[in-house]
Amino acid sequence: MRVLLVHPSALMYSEIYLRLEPLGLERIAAAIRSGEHEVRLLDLQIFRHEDFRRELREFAPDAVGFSLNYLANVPEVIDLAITTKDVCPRCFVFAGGHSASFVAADLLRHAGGALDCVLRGEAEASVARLLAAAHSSAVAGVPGAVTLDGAGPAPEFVTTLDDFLPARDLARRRRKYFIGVLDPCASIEFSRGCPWDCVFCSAWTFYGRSYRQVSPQAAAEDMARITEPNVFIVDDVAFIHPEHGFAIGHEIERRGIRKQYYLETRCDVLLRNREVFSYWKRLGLHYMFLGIEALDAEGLKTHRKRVSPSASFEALEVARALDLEVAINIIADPDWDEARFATIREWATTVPEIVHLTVNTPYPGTETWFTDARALTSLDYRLFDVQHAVLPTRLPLRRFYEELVKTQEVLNRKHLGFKALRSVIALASRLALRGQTNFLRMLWKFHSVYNADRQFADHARPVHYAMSAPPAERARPAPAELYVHVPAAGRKTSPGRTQAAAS
Ligand code: B12
Ligand code: SF4
Repeated sequence: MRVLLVHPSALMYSEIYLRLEPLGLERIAAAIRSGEHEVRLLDLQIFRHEDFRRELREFAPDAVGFSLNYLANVPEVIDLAITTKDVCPRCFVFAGGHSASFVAADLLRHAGGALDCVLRGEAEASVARLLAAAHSSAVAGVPGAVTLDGAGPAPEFVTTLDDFLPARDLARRRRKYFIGVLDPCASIEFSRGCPWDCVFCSAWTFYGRSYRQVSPQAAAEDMARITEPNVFIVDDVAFIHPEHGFAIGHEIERRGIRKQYYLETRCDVLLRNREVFSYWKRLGLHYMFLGIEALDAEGLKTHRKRVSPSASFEALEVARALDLEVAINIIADPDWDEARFATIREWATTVPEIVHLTVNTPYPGTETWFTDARALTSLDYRLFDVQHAVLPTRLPLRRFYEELVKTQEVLNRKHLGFKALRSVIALASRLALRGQTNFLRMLWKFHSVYNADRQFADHARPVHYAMSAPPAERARPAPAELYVHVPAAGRKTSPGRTQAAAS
């Protein structure tokens, strides 16, 4: 079978700072390639829709699979599925990924037959079975499969994360992947899942609050295959278990691998396991993202972050002492007024960290989807990108965007303004001389992307596909009702490690 795997376009807002390889699709490609299939991968973060149409005509795939981690990409993927059936009517069209798993029935409804199946959950264990069953009634028996006829058995975990190391060779024009100054940059996964349960997040609901690890040997082998000098470690919370971080580091050292790293973790994990972060600093860790989310105890409690403000500030001190470049995220609530934005601006300009603002957005698959008592103001998937307000704003909507953009501008100027630019210009020039211009382009893009008029106008676009509203009755569901993967109680989810609950 000829199989084409497709990643949708980048959302403009993230493209400013980064563009990352489609690791999920590369792992699926590895699982498919272990059979008889010929696989190609097309990343529309880099290529255009006309390249996709050309690929359909020239490669003439028997199956096309779309990655849908992000809700905001839903309309694009539905339209691409329809195009696929127009150009290749006999093609088997399927989709999967985080968001697809939470809104599978809606996707099939929107596509009106153009999408044959949504495969929920992680796909390494089931994708080859799905392709073997394509076009037959056996599709209904594949774990995780949902069709217009209903849902099949529950999704299954892959036996071990050590299998199916990403087929990185399939990602074309890899030099386009970068994050900030880490240009070019590859991605790697050391662990999967998160044992915490923040109310706004779907990382834990997708994996049923399980946490599994790649073995240190497989992680080092995967790292050894990476040709880029920089690596984004995509784990939701890096180095929850310090011994795992040390073991991977030792394997990497043993193989003489030297890279620069970016990772994301929690403040309490950094505080508890500072030695492993210090060790990774020696290995090349340069940048770290800390999900602080709120500066006050009440806000942290609302998000069920299970961290105190003092721990967050202490973690920043630790990161500074380690001389790491730190980016942090704060969640802006649509209920914020001018004073609240001003407080954040004031605080953010006094700290050395890069501060990002995202807008509080209830996503299908999160607890707030069921509990936030405020009615959604839009069911347009494209607005669910954490840069738009889909809950009622206290300020008039336009005013809210003005405050948001003004705050983002202040935060941005701190790092990308002319004064700050002087210190990065030498680096940007060095990269440009090597033909790497992603970082340089990023420096100039801000105003074309963050723009209050544009963000406000996005709400007036015609909506061709509207998602189903959350249930009218607002109640906290039992955690297992939120799960895509429901791990058996006490089941071993990685060698020698049972799934951990962190509360
Ligand atoms: C790395 C990452 C990013 C990268 C993007 C990398 C990329 N090009 O895909 C960056 C930093 C750009 C990013 C940005 C954002 N992200 Co993000 N991101 C992640 C993260 C941490 C890891 C993704 C990853 O690579 N995982 C490892 C690979 C192996 O797994 P995977 O991609 O999930 O693939 C598996 C399955 O999903 C499935 N699958 C995937 N694709 C397909 C396709 C088919 C056909 C099939 C059958 C199956 C399938 O099988 C794969 C193998 O098991 C996830 C959280 C997580 N733990 O997964 C959040 C996550 C996906 N992001 C999220 C969000 C909200 C965002 C943002 C909107 C905001 C933000 N937090 O910054 C932006 C906007 C994204 C955009 N499109 O511009 C949410 C998604 C919520 C939602 N339902 O839409 C997640 C789940 C995090 C969360 N806290 O809830 N993100
Ligand atoms: S700790 Fe991070 S990944 Fe885990 S549930 Fe909270 S926000 Fe999501």
